[in-house]
Amino acid sequence: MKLYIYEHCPFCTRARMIFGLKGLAVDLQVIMEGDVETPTRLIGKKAVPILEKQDGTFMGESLDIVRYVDAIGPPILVAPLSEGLDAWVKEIWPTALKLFIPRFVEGDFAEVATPAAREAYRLREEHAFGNLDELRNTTPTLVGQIEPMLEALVPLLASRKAIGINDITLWPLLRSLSIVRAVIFPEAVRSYMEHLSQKCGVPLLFEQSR
Ligand SMILES: N[C@@H](CCC(=O)N[C@@H](CS)C(=O)NCC(=O)O)C(=O)O
Repeated sequence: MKLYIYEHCPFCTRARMIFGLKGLAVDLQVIMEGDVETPTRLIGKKAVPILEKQDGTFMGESLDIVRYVDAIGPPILVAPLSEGLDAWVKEIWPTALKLFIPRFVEGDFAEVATPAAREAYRLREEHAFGNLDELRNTTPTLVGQIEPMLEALVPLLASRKAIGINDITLWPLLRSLSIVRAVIFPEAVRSYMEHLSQKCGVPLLFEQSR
């Protein structure tokens, strides 16, 4: 199977995770930012991730892809849904976005490897978030807001024994935040991040934090 992604994209990370966690091979294909033609041809709109299945058909929507792949052989997403974790992800998401988006735009990702692609990405995010330099300047305030939220995650993680759909929505968000150098993760959160990175084979972004 082939998975069309942006390397930075947390929704694409969800789909990458399930292949890694299940030990299933997948051919990763990066779509360049600004390439409207490829995704539109495959699923009728400009959005990733896109899965090309073995029968040659295409599927969009990260969680649909995750459920489809998990159903190949014995499912591994067996942990019961944690409403606490679900609510935590929804609460932190808007603040986290404001921190990682301005850094993604400057990031070292294959989809922005050309000046034209990087500019297309910058314009896309500026359209959604306004001036990105101004957003970056709010980092200290945003970090002050997000660190207590990360502390509140520690007890929610403590009781986790099996992997479930919560990990598929939570871990990509934490991975995205790992590009923000100013964010200090509680030890238990950092160890959860490293552990799942190893298990699913998707790298964190600490090495290019900025
Ligand atoms: N609901 C979709 C959301 C996917 C999504 O928003 N992907 C972003 C990339 S991070 C995208 O493709 N945006 C459109 C674009 O590139 O213009 C899913 O879960 O797969």
